[in-house]
Amino acid sequence: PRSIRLADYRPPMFLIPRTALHFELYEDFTLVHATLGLVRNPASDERGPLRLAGEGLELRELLIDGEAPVASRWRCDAEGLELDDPPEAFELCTTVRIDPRANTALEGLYLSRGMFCTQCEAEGFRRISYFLDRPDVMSVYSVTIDADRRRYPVLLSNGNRTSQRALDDGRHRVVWEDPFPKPSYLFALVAGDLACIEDRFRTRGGRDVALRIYVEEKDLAKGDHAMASLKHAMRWDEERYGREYDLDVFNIVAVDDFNMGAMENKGLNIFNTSCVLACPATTTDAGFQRVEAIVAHEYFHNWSGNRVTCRDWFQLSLKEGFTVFRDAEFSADLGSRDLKRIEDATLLRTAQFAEDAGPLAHPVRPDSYIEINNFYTLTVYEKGAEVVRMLHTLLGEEGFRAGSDLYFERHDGQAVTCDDFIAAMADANDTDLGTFKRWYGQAGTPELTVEDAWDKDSGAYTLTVRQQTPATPGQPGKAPLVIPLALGLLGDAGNLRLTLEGETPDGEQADNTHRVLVLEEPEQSFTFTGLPERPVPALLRGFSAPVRLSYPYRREQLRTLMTRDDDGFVRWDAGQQLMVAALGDVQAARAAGTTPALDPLLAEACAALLDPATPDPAVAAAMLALPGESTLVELAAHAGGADIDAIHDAREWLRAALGEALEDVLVRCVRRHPPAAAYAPVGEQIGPRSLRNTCLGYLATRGDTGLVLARAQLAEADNLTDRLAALRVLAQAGDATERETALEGFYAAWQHEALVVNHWLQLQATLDLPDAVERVTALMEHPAFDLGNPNKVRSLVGAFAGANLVHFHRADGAGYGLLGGVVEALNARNPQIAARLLTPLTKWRTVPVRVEAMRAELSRLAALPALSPDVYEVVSKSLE
Ligand code: HT7
Ligand code: ZN
Repeated sequence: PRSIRLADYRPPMFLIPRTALHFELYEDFTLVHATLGLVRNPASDERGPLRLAGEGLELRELLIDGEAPVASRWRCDAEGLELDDPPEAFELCTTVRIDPRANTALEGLYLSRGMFCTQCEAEGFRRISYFLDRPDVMSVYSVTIDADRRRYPVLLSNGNRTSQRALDDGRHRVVWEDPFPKPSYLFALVAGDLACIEDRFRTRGGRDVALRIYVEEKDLAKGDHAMASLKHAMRWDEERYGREYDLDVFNIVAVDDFNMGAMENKGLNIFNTSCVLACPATTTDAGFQRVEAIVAHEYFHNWSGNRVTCRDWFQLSLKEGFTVFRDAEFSADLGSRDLKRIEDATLLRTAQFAEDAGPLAHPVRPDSYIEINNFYTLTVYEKGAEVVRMLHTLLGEEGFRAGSDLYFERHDGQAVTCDDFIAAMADANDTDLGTFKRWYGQAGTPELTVEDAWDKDSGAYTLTVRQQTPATPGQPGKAPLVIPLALGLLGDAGNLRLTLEGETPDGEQADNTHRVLVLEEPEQSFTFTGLPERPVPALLRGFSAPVRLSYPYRREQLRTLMTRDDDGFVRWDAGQQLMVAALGDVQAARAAGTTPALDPLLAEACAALLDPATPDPAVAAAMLALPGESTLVELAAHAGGADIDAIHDAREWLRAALGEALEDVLVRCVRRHPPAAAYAPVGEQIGPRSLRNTCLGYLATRGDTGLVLARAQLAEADNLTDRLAALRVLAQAGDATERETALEGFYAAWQHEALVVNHWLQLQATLDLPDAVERVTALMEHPAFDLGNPNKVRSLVGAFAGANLVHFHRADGAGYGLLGGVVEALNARNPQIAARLLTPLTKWRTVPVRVEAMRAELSRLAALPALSPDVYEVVSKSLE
C-alpha cells in the first residue's frame, strides 16, 4: 500500500456542482444511477485523464453527454474509472450494481438488521458510485430512492423531502433535495421499517424545524433523552456561537451495526444505537451523558464540519478538534465543568499521551497516511480539541468568539485548512499566531519542568519553567511551543495576589489571584513580588495545556492543594499525585520484601472526602477513585518501562488497605446515599450514586460487608448503573457460585436488550480472574456474541485488551494470541475495526518483560497474506 502525503495535495481537476442519484434497492442487489454535472476547475492546471474513485462497483452503463464513449477512451480498475480527454464541462451518467448484503466492512451502503444504511466518511462513497470522493469537491445533491413499500416504508436521505409516490409492484419512490453543497462523505441514505419520535424546534430566526429520531419499533421508548439533548444543543449553539440550523428537518437514525459512535451527515445523522438510545434500565449514568454529548457533537458539526468542511483529510482536526472542544464546553455548561475537565484530562493523559509517545505518534495535522480510517485518533480529536481550547484561553471568550464568527463568515460553503482557521482567529484579534501553529505540525507531548526559588527577604518567588518535546517517529528535533500555563499561588490564608516583577500591584482589585503565563521559550523565569510567605504553586489550573508537568511537590503540599485550591482540576490532580506516591511506597516495599504501610496522610485525605460535609459527592467520587491501571502504566512507561503485575498488585493492595482503614466511614457513606425513589439521570442523583458505588468498590475488598450490600443493591436497583456496580462486586469478590449465579441471572433477565448484554460482556472481559483469557475465549462462542457487530467486539475483545491489563499481558502470551486471532478474523471482514483493536499490541515498548511475545504476535500478523491497508499500516509502523 502507498502513502498519501499532505505535501502532494493538488486541487481537484474537475468540480461537480450538481449530483443526481437514483437508487433502486432490491433484496439481493442495488442499482445506483448517477448523473454528475462536471466542470473543469479553474484552480487546477492539471491536464490528462480524469480519475473518479470507485471500489467494488460493477459498471453497467457509462454515458458522456448522453453517449457511450469509445472503448479506448476510458478504463476501469479496482480503484476507479479513468476518462481520457474529458470535455471542459460535461454530464457523466453511470449505472453501477452493488451488493449491500455482502458489505461487512460497514462502509458505503450496507445492511444492518434488515435496514439499508450508509457510512461514507471518510472514503465510503466510492463504494456506492464513481465520484471525485474527496472533501474539497462539494456538490448539490438530489436523491431518488425506490424500494419495496412494505419492507422499507421509510426512505431517507439528506436535506428536505420533495416528493413521494407509489410505484408498480408494491414499490414506492421518495425524492430528497439538499440545497447545501456538500462533500460526498456527508451523503447518507437509510431505508427500513422504522418508527420515529417527533418534536419541533423554532430557531432564533423563526424557522420551524421538524426533529425526528428513527429507531426500531421496540426501541421507541428510548429516544426521549436524545431528543431533549438535541434541542439543548440547538439552543446552545445559537447562544454561544450564534449558529442556527438551516434545513426544515433534522433526522437521526439509530443503527446497530456501526463502526464508530455516530456520523454527522447533512440533515440525516446516523448513530450507533449505543450512542442514541437511552432509558434507565438499559443505560448507565455515563451512558446518558455520552448520548447527550454525542448528539450535541454531531449537531455542532452542521457548522463546524458541514457548512465549513475540510479541504483534505489531513485537515481532519479542523472539524473534529473544534467540534470536540464545542461539545466539551456544552457538556461543561450543562453539567459539572470540573468533572468534565477531569474526565477529559484523564483521557488525554492515559490514552492520548500514550499514543503520542508510541510508534504511531503523529501531529494533530498528520503529514502522511496509508489508510485515513487509521487517523481518527485521540490525537486528532482530543489533542486537537486541546489546541482549540488553548486558543480560547489565549484569546479569551470574546476574542475566540470573534475569531469563530469570522471563520464561519469567511468560509461558509468552503473546504478549508487548519491554517485558515488560525488565520481567522488571528485576524479577528489582530494578533500573530504563527508560532502557536506549531501545535498542528509537531507530534509528541511537551514536558514542562518547573523549579522555584523563594527570597524571604524581598518576598520574591521565582518560577523557572523548562519545556521540551521528545522526539517522535520522523520528527527528531522539536521547536518550543506556545503554552498557556494557568496558575495560582496558595498561602496559609488562601490565594495570594499575583504581581509579576515590573508590574504595579493591583491594589484592591479582587481577581488577581489567577494568572495565565504564556510560555514560548525553552526556558523562562517568572518572578512574583510582594508575597508575604513562601507559597504552594497551584500549577496547570484547569489543565490549561496538554502537557506533562513535573514539580517536586511534597506530600503535605499536595494535601494543601487537594483541600484548598480554587481549581477543581488541581484539587483532583493533587489527590491523584498523592495516590501515585502511595502506590510507589507499596511497590518499593514489595521490591524490598518488606510489608507495605498505608500512608496516613492519604487515609486521612480520603476520610475527609467521605465526610458528610464534603460539598459535591460527584467530585468526591472522582477524587476517591484510584488512578486507573492504564494511567499508571503510562506514567511508568514514561519513566522507563512498566511492570504491569507490580502496578496491579500495588493498586489492589492500596484499594484493600483503604477499604480496611475506612470501612466504617465507607459503610456510613453508602447508607447516607441510598438509591433515589425514582431514577433520573440528573446531577443531583448521579453524584450521590457515583459516590455510593465508589464506596462499594472499596468495600468489595471487605468480604461479607461488601457482598451483603451488593446483593441488596442488585436485588433492589431500578437502574443499570446500580445493577452493574453491584454485579461487578459479586462477580469479582464473590465465590465461584455467587459469581456464576449473578452473571447468569443478569443475562437471563436482560438477554433481549442488546446494549445491556454488551455491558455484561464488557464486565466479564474486565474481571480479574485467573481464567480471564479463557472466559473471553468462551464468550466469543456465546450466542450473545457476534464478530460482525463492532459494539460486541469492542465490549468483549476491545475491553479485555484495553482494560484488563494483567490478563491481556499474561506471561504465556495467551492474551496476545487471543487478540491477534480476532484481528486476523476481522482483517478481511471489517478492516477498520481490526486495525483499531490492535492498539494495545502496538504498545510493546512500554512493557519491557513482554517485548518479545508482543512483537512475535505483531510479526505473525505482518506475515499474513492479503493484509488490509488498515491493518498493514498499524502493524508495519508499530514494528518499525
Ligand atoms: N465524523 C465522524 C467520523 C467517522 C465515522 C463515523 C461512523 C463510522 C465511521 C466513521 N469514520 C469516521 C464521527 C464524528 O467524529 O463525529
Ligand atoms: Zn466529529
